[in-house]
Amino acid sequence: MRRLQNGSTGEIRTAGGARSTRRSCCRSMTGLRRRSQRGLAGRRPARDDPGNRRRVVTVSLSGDRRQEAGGRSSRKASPASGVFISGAAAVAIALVTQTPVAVQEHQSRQTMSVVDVSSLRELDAAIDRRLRTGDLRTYRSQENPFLPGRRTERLAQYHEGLPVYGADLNRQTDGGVTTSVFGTQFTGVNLDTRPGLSMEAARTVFAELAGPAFELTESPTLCVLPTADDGYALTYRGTLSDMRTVFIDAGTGEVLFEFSNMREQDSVGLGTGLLGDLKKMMTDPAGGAFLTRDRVRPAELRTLDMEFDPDRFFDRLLGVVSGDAPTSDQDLSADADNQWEDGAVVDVHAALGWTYDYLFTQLGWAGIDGNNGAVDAFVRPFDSTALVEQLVLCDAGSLSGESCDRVQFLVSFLDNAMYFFPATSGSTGTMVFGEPFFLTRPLTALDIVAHELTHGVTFFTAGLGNTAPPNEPGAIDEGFSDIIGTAVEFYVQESGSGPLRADYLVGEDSASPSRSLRDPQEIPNAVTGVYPDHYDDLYRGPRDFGGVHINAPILGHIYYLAVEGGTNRTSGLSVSGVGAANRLQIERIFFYAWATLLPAFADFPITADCLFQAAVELFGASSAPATAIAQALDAVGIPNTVTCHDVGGCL
Ligand SMILES: [Ca+2]
Ligand SMILES: [Ca+2]
Ligand SMILES: [Ca+2]
Ligand SMILES: [Zn+2]
Repeated sequence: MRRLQNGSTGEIRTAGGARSTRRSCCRSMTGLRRRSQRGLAGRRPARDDPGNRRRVVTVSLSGDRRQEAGGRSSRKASPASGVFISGAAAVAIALVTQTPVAVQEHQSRQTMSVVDVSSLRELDAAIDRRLRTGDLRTYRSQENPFLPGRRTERLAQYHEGLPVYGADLNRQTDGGVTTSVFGTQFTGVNLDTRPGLSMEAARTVFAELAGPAFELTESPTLCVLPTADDGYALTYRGTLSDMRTVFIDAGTGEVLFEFSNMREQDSVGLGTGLLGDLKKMMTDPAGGAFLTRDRVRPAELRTLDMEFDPDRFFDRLLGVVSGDAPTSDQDLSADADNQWEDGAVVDVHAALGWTYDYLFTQLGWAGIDGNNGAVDAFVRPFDSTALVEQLVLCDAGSLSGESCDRVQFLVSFLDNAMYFFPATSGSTGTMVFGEPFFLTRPLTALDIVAHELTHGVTFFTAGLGNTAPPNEPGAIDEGFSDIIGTAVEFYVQESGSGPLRADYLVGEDSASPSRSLRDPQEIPNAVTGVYPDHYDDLYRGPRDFGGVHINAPILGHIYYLAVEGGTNRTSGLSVSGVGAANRLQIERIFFYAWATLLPAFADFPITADCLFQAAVELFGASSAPATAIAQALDAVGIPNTVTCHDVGGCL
């Protein structure tokens, strides 16, 4: 494996063990110690965006997160419950509930990157044994889209028939012979699996958590959750129609952990004005009009126009995400003469097509799910001014109940773009491009649309899950979306600066750039000052759902350095890039890692190993792309903290 100075001698260290002690002279993060952050769980960061320094008007956060006597969260569907206008830059304060969960920093969590032949033989036998006993179960098996004969088998860990959250192994085989295993697992799970709370009682708890406007979307399931005292808790896991997945203690009903099933763009800033560019629209003539449904490409790409009707949007979104009411022609945008005037409709529909083309022609991936499943994107969900007026009424108490729950949910879509994981099999998830309120235009730039669609690609490949802060899998997910968003921009546009030119900024054609892959520190944010460009500066706090956007540029900077070359500001280490003409080599390395190697709870160290292994398998260990990746990984300082490299003792 890469970087043999650590972990190559056969010792097993736990996740919280030895770490890199090198510290840069210009650390932007102080006073945050790894251990002190344990047990903090982030909440949905609907308004917890790291770039809000740029904003002159902001939404205050005053959601009630206090725990009731029974320990149950009384949190509303959305944390935003008030609006105020401020002449100066104001900082939204994230409200966090302490929850006793430790998905990533648990002392009994083992991480592994095993490619050594003799270790693999032993590991393989152990995996097969555990597959027979049901300790491991295969939940997905995919052909390697790049190298014929190779397969990727994704395995989940079980304890007495119950899934263990945060554990995920990825075994790759070549002609039936195992070539690598990457993943995470938990040892010493010893738990009475009989719940104190009946299924019916659990349903009641989830219904209460959902509130009147929302509901439990499927039956709760029992599962094992790693806890901050390095033990395990028996929990019910439930998914609510407000897109939250919540874990409650199966004995007390207390909320132990939750995350949102949405991935946001989280971009804020001042708008740059309408670009007014014309784009070709691939549309479908029907009933005397033209609809925003692309039937030229193998996957149906559907832009769903809610025409600023919030009730319609609310009902259709929940219907589509739950699988109860799939989209129909009535949801599509229609235009009588096929000359499209609405910028958001045009932007999104064209960008879906370009992203499809990039994924298919450059990476060999068919659509969002790899199988040409339909791709759905909502635009024009509501009138933002009217929505904010309603929010003010709710905040003042003039409006209350279910309608305010709806309003608070819908506010999440202001000035944002997001992707929702599919809640049912057969769905490919849903994108939403919200309306601007503080911004001057919706977030529909090409790199943003590609970013959101790529969250779906990640769902159907690596399937990165969520951890309590630091949420490294979430940051790696966001970072990959930034990378593919940028790659699509370079695929469609000429490189350069200014509107409609390809660059390494994120979202710059919709608003002030929210992140930079070229130089992460060039973009300020209200939480860490500037975005980190080095793993030593990884943000470990609760904001931004454990730093999913804050830490994303660490990954994006690897891509930039491996393509263009250059020097990491923090480490001072230089990288010889493959050159812009060869950018596709690096993009394929990333995608190959996602499609075939990366496990669902990968942290940065596992991801680093997967990226290097991807480079080796695609191009060879001494190739220029492999060298560029290795140098870029070193430049951003990802330490070798993987606990099992070349030992069979992992299982
Ligand atoms: Ca028209
Ligand atoms: Ca650009
Ligand atoms: Ca860009
Ligand atoms: Zn995102």
